[in-house]
Amino acid sequence: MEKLSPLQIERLKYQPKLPSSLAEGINGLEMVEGSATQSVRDQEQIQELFKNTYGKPVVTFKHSTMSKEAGVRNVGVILSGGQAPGGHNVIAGLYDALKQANSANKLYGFLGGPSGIIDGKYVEFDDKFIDAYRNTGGFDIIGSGRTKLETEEQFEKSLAVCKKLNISAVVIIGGDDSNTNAALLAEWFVKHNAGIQVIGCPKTIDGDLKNDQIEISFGFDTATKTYAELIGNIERDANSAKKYWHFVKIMGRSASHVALEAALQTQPNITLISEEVEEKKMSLESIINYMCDIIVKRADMGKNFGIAVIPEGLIEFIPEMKSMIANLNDIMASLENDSAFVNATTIRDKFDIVENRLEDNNAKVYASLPVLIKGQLLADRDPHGNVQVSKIETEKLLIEMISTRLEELKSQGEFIGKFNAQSHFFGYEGRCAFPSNFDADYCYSLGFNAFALISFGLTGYLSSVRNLTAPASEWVAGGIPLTMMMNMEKRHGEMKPVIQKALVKLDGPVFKQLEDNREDWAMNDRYLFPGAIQYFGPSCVCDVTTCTLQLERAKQLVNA
Ligand code: FBP
Repeated sequence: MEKLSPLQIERLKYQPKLPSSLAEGINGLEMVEGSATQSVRDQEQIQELFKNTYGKPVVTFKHSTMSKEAGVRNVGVILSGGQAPGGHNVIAGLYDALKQANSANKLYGFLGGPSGIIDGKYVEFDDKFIDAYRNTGGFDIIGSGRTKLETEEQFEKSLAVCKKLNISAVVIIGGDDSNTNAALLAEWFVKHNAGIQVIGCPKTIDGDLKNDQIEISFGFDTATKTYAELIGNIERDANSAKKYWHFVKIMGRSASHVALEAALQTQPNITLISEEVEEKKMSLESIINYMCDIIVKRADMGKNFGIAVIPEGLIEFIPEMKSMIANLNDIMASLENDSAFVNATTIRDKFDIVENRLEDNNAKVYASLPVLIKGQLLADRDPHGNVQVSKIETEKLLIEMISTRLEELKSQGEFIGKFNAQSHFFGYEGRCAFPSNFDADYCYSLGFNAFALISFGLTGYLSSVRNLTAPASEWVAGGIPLTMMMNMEKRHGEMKPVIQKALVKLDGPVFKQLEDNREDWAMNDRYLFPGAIQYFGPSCVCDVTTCTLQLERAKQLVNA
């Protein structure tokens, strides 16, 4: 038998909490419909592209005294995109609801992400299978992938696989791009009278799949707590040795929610927020000057150490970089089959080809970067056409540029200290942690609720569980039409319908919290040490949600 750690054994026994409407039983639900909805932008284009699924109402569930007979259904589930703690519990919740509705129901898991449904690679779940994964981190139950579901051929193959397995509903657990796939698939199935529903679940550690209806994506809670633990440990180390500046880049792709949350939990000396950099049109030089100013002032106080938190997507928000990367993305799409580029013998030859094609101002910016970063910017785009920011070592770029600037200041007698830097990148460390109690409950509820949406015949909906700062019994379960969150954006050089990403709002309460405190945190060491996620013990330690969720919900409640 497989050996399990003591925590694994104990977590397998944890019974996640459900909203009371769902806890009363899957066959005793009533659906309440709101009014018709619109997409967040580009309404005409989105309506044209989603003729069959556009404009549906937001729905919520409440307990009904009338219990209904449930027919037999087979459902397929896909884990899509990057790992996020709690994915296994979404599947467990879906499985439990499906079996509770009718024990003859079957749940199939498609292997390796969306490609599983196209290639017909799947497993059928049973109790033993599911029980081994309850409340565990990771997506290893069926694996994940980033295949973009968008072509007629992929849709036709998916339909054939579903027909073969008699599947009448598919649940896609993913982020904004994966749920865009879900919306496209839902529309295609309706258009072709396939009789297959598609339901999405809001997953991503990045926390950027949220809006007025979705309070937070799952995984954000656990991942940010994991990074905060690590940053807190580094703060203590820095404060003990007093000899290093630690530059910590934190995952989160474009949005800075993860870096911002980790900063509120740990109070480091410097926190960069990409959205602010863009809004204030801060050049790379001005960012370096801002950081050097703090380093120099701390050195004047005899503090040659500190912690700087850097969001993963920073580079894309620095205006001159953003323009260059957008230009570069289009060029990279056109160079995919260019034999001179593909067969270039040295990386420098590739740099030359790219520089010759970039517009003049962008070519200058590209040419000014260190070789390491130039090469990383040429790495393959992800299947959605995005630069893979996790592969660009912005933290090292900043260290290099800051060192150079401090040398200059030293030679002018304006820097009297020492600068020894350590770089870190926290990302993968947090994506497969055991889900916190919050994520364990939230994910289980999202999965259970996904089956409720299926049982009411809905398609093109995102599973939604709201009122998340209240006890789980008071959470509100329901569904949001995926088209409601969509707009048109440029991908791979073409305008495409996509779910709008939520970036950090600079006028929001979360950023404000940082803004109000960062000068103090820069000079006076107000480090906080959150420690490891606790699963057992006092509720004030085990069940607290993130600062982000608490601050945003408090504001929503005041405005309600
Ligand atoms: P999702 O948007 O798919 O949830 O991915 C989140 C993420 O962890 C980002 O924070 C990060 O930039 C990216 O995945 C890394 O991707 P990969 O796992 O392919 O290296």
